[in-house]
Amino acid sequence: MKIFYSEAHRNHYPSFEVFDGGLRVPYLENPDRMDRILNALHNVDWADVREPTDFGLDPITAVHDKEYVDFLASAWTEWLGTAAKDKSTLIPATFALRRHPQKPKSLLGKAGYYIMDLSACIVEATYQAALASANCALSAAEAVANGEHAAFGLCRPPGHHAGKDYAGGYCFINNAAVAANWLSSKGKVALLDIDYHCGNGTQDIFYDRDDVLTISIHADPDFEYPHYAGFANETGSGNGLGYHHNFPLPAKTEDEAYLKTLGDALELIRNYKPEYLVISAGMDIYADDPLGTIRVTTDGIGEIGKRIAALSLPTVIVMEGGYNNDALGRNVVTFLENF
Ligand code: SP5
Ligand code: ZN
Repeated sequence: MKIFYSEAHRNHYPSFEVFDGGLRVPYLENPDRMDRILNALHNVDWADVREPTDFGLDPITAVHDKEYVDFLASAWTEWLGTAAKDKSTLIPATFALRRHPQKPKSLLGKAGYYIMDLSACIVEATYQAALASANCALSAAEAVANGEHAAFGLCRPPGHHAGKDYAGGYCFINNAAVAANWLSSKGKVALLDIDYHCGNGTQDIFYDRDDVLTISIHADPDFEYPHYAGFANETGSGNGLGYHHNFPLPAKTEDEAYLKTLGDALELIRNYKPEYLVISAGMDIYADDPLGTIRVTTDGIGEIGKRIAALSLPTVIVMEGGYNNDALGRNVVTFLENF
């Protein structure tokens, strides 16, 4: 399997993030995650790890607002030019409520306008890391468009919380959405998000479109991040009505119940008859994930991969979350080996 990976993520390593209730903790979405996955991939004989191709900004601004991408590009330099006392990490101190906010010009104003939480921390390497991550997903999409049965974008930072004009949840550019949109010019696409968290950014990007079916299986936003999206009654709008599906799950969901829900999602995909499939592959559904409350085992993750692979669709797999670093390599390999 072709696997696209870039070292550009390595220095995107903010010194902290802010958890629920204001707890300042070490950044959980860390570079070690990639090393664990790469180590596991080096122990199998089917992994062909390559550098991504640079696709430029066009496929990115095809799904993200240009002004938002400009913000990502200049935020760090602007941050260094401010009078802030501690410049180790840029996080906003205010948030633009969705009540017709005016577009701000100041850096801190823009941070509040374009960032939805305190875990999409920006440091010097963030923008280049986010671009390289999108290129990994695009390169995997290109490989599949050129005839590979499946390819893997080993993306860091992840992407599925990033919407048209905002970053959040460790995500800056929505890698899976960029890849799915790029593929959509070649045929109908279905995007299935199995990360523990609702793919709110992906939902946002494709909400009014019928040429990309989007489905997310995740912890119920009634109790889990991202709190404001991911409910079952969100089914798309306009042309996209009926082309988005959320499957919110309760805490402590185990393999059997998860696989039953997956079956419902796969049935929707079969009925849609797409030419391509994109998977937002988060491993934070794993039973011992520090952010998760769902209890899918490594065997369960293997079974999920097997059932998705049984669709026999050309498939682009995109790395999202997964924070139990000790189990991450094993879980990713167990998922991928089905393809
Ligand atoms: C890509 C991805 O998986 N992003 C997840 C971002 C979640 N950030 C919110 C963290 C909420 C922390 N809750 C702490 C509970 C610890 N038991
Ligand atoms: Zn997640």
